[in-house]
Amino acid sequence: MLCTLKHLVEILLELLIPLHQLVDEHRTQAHSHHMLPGMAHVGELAEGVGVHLGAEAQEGADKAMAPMKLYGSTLSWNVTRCVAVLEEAGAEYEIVPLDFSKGEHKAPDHLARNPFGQVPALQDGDLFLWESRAICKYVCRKNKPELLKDGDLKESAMVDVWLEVESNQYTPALNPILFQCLIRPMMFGAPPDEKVVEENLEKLKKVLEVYEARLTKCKYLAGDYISVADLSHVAGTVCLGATPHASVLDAYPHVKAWWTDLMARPSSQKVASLMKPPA
Ligand SMILES: N[C@@H](CCC(=O)N[C@@H](CS)C(=O)NCC(=O)O)C(=O)O
Repeated sequence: MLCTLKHLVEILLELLIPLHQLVDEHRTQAHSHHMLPGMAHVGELAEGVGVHLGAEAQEGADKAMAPMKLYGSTLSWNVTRCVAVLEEAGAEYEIVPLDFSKGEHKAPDHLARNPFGQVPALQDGDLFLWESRAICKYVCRKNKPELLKDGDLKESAMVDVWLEVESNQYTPALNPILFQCLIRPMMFGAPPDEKVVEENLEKLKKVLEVYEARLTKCKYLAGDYISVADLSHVAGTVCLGATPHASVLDAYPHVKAWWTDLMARPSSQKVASLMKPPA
């Protein structure tokens, strides 16, 4: 029996990919931030069956087991966009904050992760990704593909449409409001430029009219199923709630119901708790 197990572990370590798959299967039920209960470190597993791992094999095995690293401050809604998806997908990850005031995002080791010197960046073993929505899609494919509806041509197309809408319609109207109402006072001690806020509130309302019409037809943006498109709105909309303009959603009952439903999810609650600025 020992011999058979030893052989099995050797084969797994040679192939590493099947090992990834084993880990991934477990990860779908994982609790975030922690190694899975009962999931042995590969070294321990090997020791248990009398296998000594070479340094290279051990390094490979460690990489396969290591949680993903998300680089960036959780005060950034581009970073917490990824947190919403990592949480929803039950992924193993840790957050590595970077200090903008020390220029850590422009330091060579971060430029190696994201050549544009921005956050977020995601590290998964030897893979480095940037652009928050690309990171979100990777995490879904790895840990919870149903959030992309990848197996269905039409449903996945609708997920893509609404992720693009978030990126190209919703967030461009929202960002200047968040910048004026939250970032400017916090970082520069200056009051919001109300003209910029008003202009962008008007843009946001036009976008919300389209959302209202869509959400009268289905429960979530892409259809009657939650997807990465909905989750991609969480971080920015949590921030909208911290501005004096949170009530802009009230004029759109279906949008409001969608948002209330989204905010009830543990993944959104996690984002909200991470984004609370220190008192
Ligand atoms: N399109 C990028 C935007 C990333 C971005 O703008 N990140 C900001 C923080 S929220 C940043 O790193 N700014 C610093 C800089 O541009 O130097 C994404 O979605 O990840």
